[in-house]
Amino acid sequence: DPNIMKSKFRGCLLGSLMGDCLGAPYEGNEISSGDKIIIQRYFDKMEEPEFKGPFKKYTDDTAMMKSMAKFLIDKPEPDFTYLAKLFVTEYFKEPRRGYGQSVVAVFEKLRNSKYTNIYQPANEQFDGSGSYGNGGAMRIAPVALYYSSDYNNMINVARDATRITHSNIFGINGALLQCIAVQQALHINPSSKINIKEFCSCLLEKIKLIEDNSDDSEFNMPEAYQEKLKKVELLLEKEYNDDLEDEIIYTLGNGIGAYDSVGTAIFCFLKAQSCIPKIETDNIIRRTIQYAVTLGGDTDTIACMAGAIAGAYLGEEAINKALLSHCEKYDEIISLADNLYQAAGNT
Ligand code: F2R
Ligand code: MG
Ligand code: MG
Ligand code: MG
Repeated sequence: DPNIMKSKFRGCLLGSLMGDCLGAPYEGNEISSGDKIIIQRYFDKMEEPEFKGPFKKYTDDTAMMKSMAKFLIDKPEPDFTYLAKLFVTEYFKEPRRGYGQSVVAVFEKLRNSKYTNIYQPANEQFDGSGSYGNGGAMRIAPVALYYSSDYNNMINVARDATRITHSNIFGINGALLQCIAVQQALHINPSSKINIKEFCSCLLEKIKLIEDNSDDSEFNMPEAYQEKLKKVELLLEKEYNDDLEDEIIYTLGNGIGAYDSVGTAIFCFLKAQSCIPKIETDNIIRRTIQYAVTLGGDTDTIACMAGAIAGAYLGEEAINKALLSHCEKYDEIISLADNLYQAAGNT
């Protein structure tokens, strides 16, 4: 059904925006049980129709996601130099969107070298080991949408788009895992319950193929993301207890490294398919985002990635309109999703 797909494109990009905007005020924070009550009230308040407040601003996550969508919309054949230019132009237009500390050096080198080798600046990061930050993963959703029925191209484009800023295998494979998760969610019927076991085993199978073909001589953890996904599955089966959240943060991570956040986002999405103690809402996308925020750490990015997966599954109808109305430029993101939908060969 084309209408469902169109709604899923919107849902995905809006879920991503909402996670970023609503998570950003808590980025870098450790969350106490008292804070969880405050976060519950913060979301409740924004859902009240009479509540008026300044926009929640989006950050680098959305700024770069917008460039990814524009790159796919504007060029029939992927032009990665064009993408690099979009990232750089966007950064210098609005440098204060909370970009990663080191990625800024890549933007400066790209500009100064006039894009002669678009992959060299990223390769030079961290003494040649490259960034393992989650900046590749946080912006990848448009690739999953555009190439939703062309898996091999999706992977290749996702990889080459990520390598402009992230050359470390953890940064790259983390972006691929997030991309695959969004693509899988896109193909699930929004009116049926998600089969969590199947979702995980499909992800595991695909990331295994990728890791089998990756060079991981630096870390010597050739099955890193496979192990991570197995931990996601184990944690999903655990009964709630007061220490569970600490265990989740300890085991899956809540940091700015892709390895410490992509598995966590997938976990949040799957966990939020049923009720979570102390997260009071019937809306699955809100529950996903709010839960990601309560884990603390890289809240904008984990909520953004989890929100993108949830929105790709459930579509625009499942987005809480009151919450969305507090997110900066949400109407622009709706147009972007529609343009991406058209560019992907739909009408
Ligand atoms: N930058 C932030 N958050 C902190 C500041 C904002 C805060 N709200 C504030 O008010 O101050 N968030 C954004 O950055 C993350 C995405 O980062 P990205 O694009 O991956 O950037 P970068 O710089 O490449 O990597 C991030 C950091 O990871 C560490 N790191 C990465 N690779 C490393 C390596 N090989 N060796 C050692 N460290 C490595 C470094 O600390 C990098 O600076 C998102 O959270 C986004 O929201
Ligand atoms: Mg950010
Ligand atoms: Mg990318
Ligand atoms: Mg972040």
